[in-house]
Amino acid sequence: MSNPQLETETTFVMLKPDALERNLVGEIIGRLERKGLRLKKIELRTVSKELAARHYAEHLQKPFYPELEAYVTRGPVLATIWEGRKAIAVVRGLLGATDSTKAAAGTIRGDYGFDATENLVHASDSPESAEREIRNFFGE
Ligand code: FUP
Repeated sequence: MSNPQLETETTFVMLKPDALERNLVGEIIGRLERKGLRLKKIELRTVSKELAARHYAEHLQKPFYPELEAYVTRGPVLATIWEGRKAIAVVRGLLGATDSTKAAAGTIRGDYGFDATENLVHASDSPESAEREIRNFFGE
């Protein structure tokens, strides 16, 4: 049988400016809590252009980067750390597909998102990304 303790992961989740503008903070955080994930840290932050470039380093050269940069820097975000069983895959499942127009109903993006760029939430896709993103945002 699997050992839940061995499967406990830490993940970084960022509620992006549209989530705050649309008053969806409680809804999004509530879904993660109700799933059984535990909130470890939460901070209201403004993302500078430097932090955006570090966070989205893999996309810097992509044609959509200027739009992505303008989006994540336009207003406050909530930087959060969560812990739980298989937290990385579980949170990605709750979010749904990156492109909100393709995200299944019942997921956060499927229920509230309209757009490929403005997709409400970011969540780490691997333990290595989680570590790097937590370092970027919290210096830990
Ligand atoms: P995700 O891992 O779900 O955050 O998605 P990606 O790393 O592939 O993309 C990061 C962000 O870039 C997305 F949240 C939205 C944005 N993006 C676009 O704006 N256009 C694209 O074609 C792909 C991604």
